[in-house]
Amino acid sequence: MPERRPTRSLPETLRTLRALRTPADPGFWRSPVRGARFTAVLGVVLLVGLTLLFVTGLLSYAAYNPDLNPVNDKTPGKGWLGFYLFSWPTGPHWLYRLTQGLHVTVGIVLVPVLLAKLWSVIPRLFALPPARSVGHALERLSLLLLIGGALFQFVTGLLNIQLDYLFPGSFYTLHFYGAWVFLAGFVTHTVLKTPQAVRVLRQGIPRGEGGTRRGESGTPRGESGPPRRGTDTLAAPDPLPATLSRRGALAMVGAGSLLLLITSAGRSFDGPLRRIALLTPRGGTDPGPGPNAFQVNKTASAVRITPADTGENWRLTVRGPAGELRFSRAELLAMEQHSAELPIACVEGWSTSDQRWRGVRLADLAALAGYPDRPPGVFVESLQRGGSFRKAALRDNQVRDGRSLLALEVNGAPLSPDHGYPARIIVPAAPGVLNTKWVETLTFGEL
Ligand SMILES: Nc1nc2c(c(=O)[nH]1)N[C@H]1C(S)=C(S)[C@@H](COP(=O)(O)O)O[C@H]1N2
Ligand SMILES: [Mo]
Repeated sequence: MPERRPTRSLPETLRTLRALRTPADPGFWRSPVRGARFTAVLGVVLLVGLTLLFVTGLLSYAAYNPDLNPVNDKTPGKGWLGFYLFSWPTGPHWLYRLTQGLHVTVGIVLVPVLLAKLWSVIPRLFALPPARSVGHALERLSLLLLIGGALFQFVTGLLNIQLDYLFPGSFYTLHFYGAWVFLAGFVTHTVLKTPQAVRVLRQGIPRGEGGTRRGESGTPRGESGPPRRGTDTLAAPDPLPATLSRRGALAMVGAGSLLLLITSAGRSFDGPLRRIALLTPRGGTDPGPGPNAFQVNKTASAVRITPADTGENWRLTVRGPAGELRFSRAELLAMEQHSAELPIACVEGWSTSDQRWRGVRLADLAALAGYPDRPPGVFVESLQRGGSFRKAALRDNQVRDGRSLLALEVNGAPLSPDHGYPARIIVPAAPGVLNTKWVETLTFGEL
């Protein structure tokens, strides 16, 4: 006869279940690296890094001139959250290349730090009861905004630079509001936690972190000296033997960040650095050889622009108080030509070095349209029929800058079809998305 299993009583089963640890249980986490000090170091790095991300992010939004026209942003100005918007300057000409390169690169590099920080506090996030007091409830709520906001910002940002078709038109909206939700949690959390982080980093003793936990009942309290697990509720209550020091663990996080830096920062530079920027999806479009051999965003064929659209029959339409004027490419080339050394800098963080553009000044075209003195802004439309980024509004300060061109040539050759032949906009310091390719119509003054 087969042996019968002993049956368990219900209380016994419940006891067994309770002994099983879940990730919400501090005892589940057994790394000796865990503790207030590890968390505080990562917290300070994030305090600096996320502040930089937030500031460069808001600058990036301002750079679109979103308050000009719904084609730049669907909720122009974003209501009172757009209180800080200003006319984005045209100098220094590498301004957006710098702010957006920093925004994207710092965002990528902070991923390991963010993950390590979450790992270091994870059972705390599930602590019960959810709130012990009003203050504690506010702290928990701010954590929800902070962690939810940060994860949302990182995920939407990373998805947008890898797969820009995922949020057609809605990315700025999502990422902008997400930033303010994140900020609400970030400021509250920083105000609440900075004194503690400073204390922990100075003395190594997390005071005010009282309460004893499992396995520490024998620890004498009230002693000074080196940090003890007894008062550090972030430390593992039941740690395994060390295989890595805390410094070693921090160095590993740093090495992860460094690896990401090496494989992504190159998106803002030419030459060998761009070749090792393995995480840059834009490296995929081969711009070919010659004067037009710099990064291409969307190719002409990708947006279904045919040689017939851009051939002999193409005309530029210029509208303004002087009426509607039409120019062939030959007529534009016969006008006074100007040069400007300017980069292309995309919201996705990649940029090119300065290219030598040549064409007609937007201010000169404004004069022909009926604004001989102080040109106003201009509404630009591409001959591209479908998809985003085929229209843009430029502000008066951008039209007035002598380096703002309707470019016909680059680096001494006609624009290639992929860089916007027969004519494209190029404006100093502006995000790439405002540098409309395959331009068909310029309407001055009516935004
Ligand atoms: N008509 C049109 N113009 C456009 C775009 C587009 O999709 N369609 N993309 C813009 C974006 S997002 C960028 S970053 C630049 C890239 O220019 P490039 O491909 O010449 O480097 O073109 C801008 N001009
Ligand atoms: Mo772009």
